[in-house]
Amino acid sequence: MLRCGRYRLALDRPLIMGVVNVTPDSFSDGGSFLDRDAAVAQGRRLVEEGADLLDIGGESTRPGAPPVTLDEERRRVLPVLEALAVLEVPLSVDTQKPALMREAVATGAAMINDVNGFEADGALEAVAAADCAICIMHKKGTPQTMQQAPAYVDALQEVGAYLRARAAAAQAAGVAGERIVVDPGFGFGKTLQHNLELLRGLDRLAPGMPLLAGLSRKSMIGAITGREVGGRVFGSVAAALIAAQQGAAILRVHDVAATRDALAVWLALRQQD
Ligand code: HH2
Repeated sequence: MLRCGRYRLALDRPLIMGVVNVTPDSFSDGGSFLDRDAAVAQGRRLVEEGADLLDIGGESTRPGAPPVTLDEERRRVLPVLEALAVLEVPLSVDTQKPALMREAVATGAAMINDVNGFEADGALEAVAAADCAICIMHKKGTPQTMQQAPAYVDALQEVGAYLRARAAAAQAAGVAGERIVVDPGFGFGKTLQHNLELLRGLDRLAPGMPLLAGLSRKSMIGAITGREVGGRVFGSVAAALIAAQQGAAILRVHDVAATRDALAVWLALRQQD
């Protein structure tokens, strides 16, 4: 069971988290009504397609992406969070900024998803007193530098140790264990080989803790299939299904309908066993 704001998620089947990016159209900075309306429409569509949760993000974490100021990220995320609250699914906010974490929780976010593992000063304190779930993700380096020759002695061991240490730090700061999800951070300071090692060993990464896997449309899918971002749906669905079979509790995806169908086939088979 995962405590996630006012929701209690059973985790008896993998949940689908739909990605909602509040990103700029070419004429704005991401805070315009147009950008917000597009993000809200996207969130609604993903829930209709069967998303169990939504992850709302106002700062791109792609390799090389420029950072966004707190004010700008706030203007992008909070109105979308407010507008999507009527959907009655847990809403996650993808942010590294403690100030926005606090505001997001106060605005009704049921989960805070931090690709920085709540390492910023005040990040764990920002979520400790709330009842939101937290997703602790591993990354090596910063989005600006992380893909410059990342190296590990043993990726599975190193990432697992980091996630256990950060989960322990979160608990020491007052976050109950039943609120914590961990994530190996596919593509964040990892080569294709590291990503494959982590996917292969996902079930051994952090035994006893719910895992979130974000593989959707990532460059590892591009490297394997030879396809640009727009053509990575089938590869992404295959990766999500493998992550589910490896015990992932939450799948962070852009293509909810396709992922949902693939999971339904696997779940039907599993129920026969
Ligand atoms: N990946 C991205 C952003 N946030 N959060 C978690 N917990 N796990 C991830 O793997 C993860 C994440 C990066 O996705 P990207 O393809 O850069 O962009 P988008 O936000 O469209 O998914």
